[in-house]
Amino acid sequence: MKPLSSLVLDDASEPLFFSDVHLGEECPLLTEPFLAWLDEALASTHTLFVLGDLFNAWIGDDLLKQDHLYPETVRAAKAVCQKLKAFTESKGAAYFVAGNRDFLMGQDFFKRSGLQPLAEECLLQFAGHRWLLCHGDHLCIDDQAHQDLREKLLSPAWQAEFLAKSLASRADFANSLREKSQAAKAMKAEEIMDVNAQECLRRVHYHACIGLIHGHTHRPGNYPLAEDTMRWVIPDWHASHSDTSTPHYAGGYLRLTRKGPELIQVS
Ligand SMILES: [Mn+2]
Repeated sequence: MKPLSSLVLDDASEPLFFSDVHLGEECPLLTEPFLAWLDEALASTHTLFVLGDLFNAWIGDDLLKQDHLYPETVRAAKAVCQKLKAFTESKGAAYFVAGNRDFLMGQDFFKRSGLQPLAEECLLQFAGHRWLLCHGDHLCIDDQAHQDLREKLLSPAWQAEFLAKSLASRADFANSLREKSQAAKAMKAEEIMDVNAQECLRRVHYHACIGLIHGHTHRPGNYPLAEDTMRWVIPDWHASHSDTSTPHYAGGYLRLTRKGPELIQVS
């Protein structure tokens, strides 16, 4: 399935966007509350956009054919696929923009989930306006180390070589990459890990859009880029143990209505 770089939705659709759930071994507490939310979300819309980092690490679709590596990721992925497949076969469409964690999601996953892949930057025409959709990490141009790594990991040659390795050695690589990334993050200034506002505006103007919708930065909110041009950041999801037996979790989503975007927090 070739990624789409533009989409037109009818005014009645009120699409729903989420991103940065980071499902998997690092936060198993989040899986159940997220799946419960997903049921509600799918009941409330006909058009769903996943703007990347649904999983904390996705090292290839062949993960789904085994259950000893990344068992929580696999369990969550199977449940997500089942829900999305039922949704896309009965009432709606679901789209996926790759994040910097799950860029190796492939044709098998798309087939199992009914998700349609979108290009790195996708233009959405809705209610008389054009929106630019993306995960967001390609706009963090002040973080040169991240951009260099990104260029390497997104190259078809690197991906073909990586996917030819055993799942176990891919898992080792992903673990060491995550450790390195966490160590590097601790050393970086906060602003460096955010999107570059001039770059955002440049991309929005280039595509003649009214605004930008993205995730990745874990800084939910709406930020003006220029007069009448807004950048909307979708909330990330996280969970932790609380004093009671029920884990505390928080996340959120964005709904695009005819009046414009709305950010909704859930917990
Ligand atoms: Mn990300």
